[in-house]
Amino acid sequence: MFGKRAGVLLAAALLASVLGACGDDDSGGGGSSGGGGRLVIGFAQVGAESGWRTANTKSIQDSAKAAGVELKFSDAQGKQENQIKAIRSFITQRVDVIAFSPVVESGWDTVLKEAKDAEIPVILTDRAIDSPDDSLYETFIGSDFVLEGQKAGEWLTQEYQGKTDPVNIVELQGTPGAAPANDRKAGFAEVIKKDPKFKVIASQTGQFTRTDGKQVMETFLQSHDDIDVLYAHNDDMGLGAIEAIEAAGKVPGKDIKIITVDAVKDGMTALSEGKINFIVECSPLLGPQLMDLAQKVADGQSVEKRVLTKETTFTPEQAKEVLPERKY
Ligand code: GZL
Repeated sequence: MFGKRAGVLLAAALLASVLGACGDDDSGGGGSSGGGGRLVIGFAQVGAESGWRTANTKSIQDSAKAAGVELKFSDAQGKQENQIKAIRSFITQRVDVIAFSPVVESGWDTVLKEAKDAEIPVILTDRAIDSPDDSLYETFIGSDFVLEGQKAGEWLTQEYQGKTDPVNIVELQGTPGAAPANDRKAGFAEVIKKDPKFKVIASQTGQFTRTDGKQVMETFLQSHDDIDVLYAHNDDMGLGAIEAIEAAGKVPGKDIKIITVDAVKDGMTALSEGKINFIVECSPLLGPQLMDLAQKVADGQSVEKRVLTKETTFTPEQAKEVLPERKY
């Protein structure tokens, strides 16, 4: 029934479809669309410096699994050069979308221009970059860190309402150059400068880690015997500082009031025990929204340039109520 000509046409059609499929991997635009057309995301994570970061990684990995996304994940151990290397590797592998949490705000233009030239869309998660060229990324999903610092300052203003004695504050800053460190410091300073009784007598990085938070707090305690308040840019540094405060024979939450940011489980536990007085929440659960945004971006849909994460604040009483159902 089939003439010779039909057989040749059929073979040609089969060959074309096979070559066409291979050609997708090398096409200029878009990515490799992993096995069976699955979305392929290359994610360059900051590291594993805090409870927040661990929860953030889990949210992204669990959400990728649930969404059937092929996730190529790299941990930069806190080094920008490792994140840049990872992004270049994702470009070589021709992933569909690159997402990352910039460990610091600056130094990204060159590598993001390479991603743009390769026509691979980029999504910023968690932390922003300070590049003036916002065509280098499709969207930024994360918190408003200045607002978080302002919320911390507003609580302190309320706490010392009507008091006139000087209030000596020490500050544990996050990673130098990181958006949350810069902005939480700026937001807090903007609020407390309205009242001259507030004085930051020492401010130093604790690198967002418990270990460094404890060590720096020890030096603060050695050089100042009149500390009234600690403002730590994340729970982990606050928890390390609590160890130093207790070792110095002082009562955290009473002798030294403590404000932190994040609201991870260990921080909320210390809050419920009164060792921390106030926590500003910063949600690490960015995974589901990231997967949704990445699919839209890969499909060429336009997405909003800025996706703000919803978050609140907690007092000790509120921590006791919500702790049982906290996911992280
Ligand atoms: C905030 C995030 C910060 C957390 C820290 O979005 O980048 O980095 O506050 C984490 O706990 O290390």
